[in-house]
Amino acid sequence: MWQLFTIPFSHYCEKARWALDYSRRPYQERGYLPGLHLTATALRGRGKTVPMLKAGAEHLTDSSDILQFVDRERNVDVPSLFGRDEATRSEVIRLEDWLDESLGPSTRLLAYHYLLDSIETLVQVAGQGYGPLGRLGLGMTMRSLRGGIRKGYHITPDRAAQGMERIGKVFAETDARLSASPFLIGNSFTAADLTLAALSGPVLMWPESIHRFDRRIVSHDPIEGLPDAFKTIVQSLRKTPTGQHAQRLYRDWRRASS
Ligand SMILES: N[C@@H](CCC(=O)N[C@@H](CS)C(=O)NCC(=O)O)C(=O)O
Repeated sequence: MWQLFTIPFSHYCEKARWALDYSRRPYQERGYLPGLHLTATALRGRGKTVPMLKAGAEHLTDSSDILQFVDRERNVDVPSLFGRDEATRSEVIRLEDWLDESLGPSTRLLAYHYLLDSIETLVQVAGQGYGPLGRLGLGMTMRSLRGGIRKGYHITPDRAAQGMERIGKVFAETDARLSASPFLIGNSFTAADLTLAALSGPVLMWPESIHRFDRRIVSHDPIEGLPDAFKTIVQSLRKTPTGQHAQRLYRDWRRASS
């Protein structure tokens, strides 16, 4: 069976997981604590980051490659995530790349900036993919790694402000697109929408996305425990057309993992 190696709360891993669930190809997720994921990736000579998909002899180590591979291998009755013609496909890939480069790093930077000082809250919003012991381990790991994470992702107040500005620019552009059509590209759900919703996760935290592991618990809104400054940001981003679109996508287009 295919295996998806993840840090369960990573938004790039959620992007790959969503595509796999959408394609209806069976797979097993192997979730790691941050740092320990290197035993599955770097120690096997497969780069440093997750998601990584092992599918037979194939090892795919980038979420965009995983989406394209999974799309080629999807069940016959599942519509493509890349549209029906070449022009749509190119546009989907262009938007997906742009979101990977601009939105993904900025949402991660902002969430870590506010949550690395509040590990208990971080574990509450990011710990869903682990069992009780895993959550305990996540708290300990994040406490010991937080200096390294700040350094590795260059997290400073200035860079957080720049990240916020970047998110604002991306949302302004996606808001404009969504005022003209129900999806980012025309009338169909594509990899561009999936990428937008998955990579906005750290700054939207819709209950529907956080509780994808247990869809019964959607009544509790994870932002209640956030530090006030971050909560205000999340609340205002949720109200934008892009924020609303992401929630709709999670409600209507996010098949649960089987
Ligand atoms: N371009 C990569 C980015 C993946 C990425 O940044 N993954 C992060 C988690 S969000 C990671 O594995 N970080 C751990 C590390 O760098 O050691 C993709 O799209 O898959």
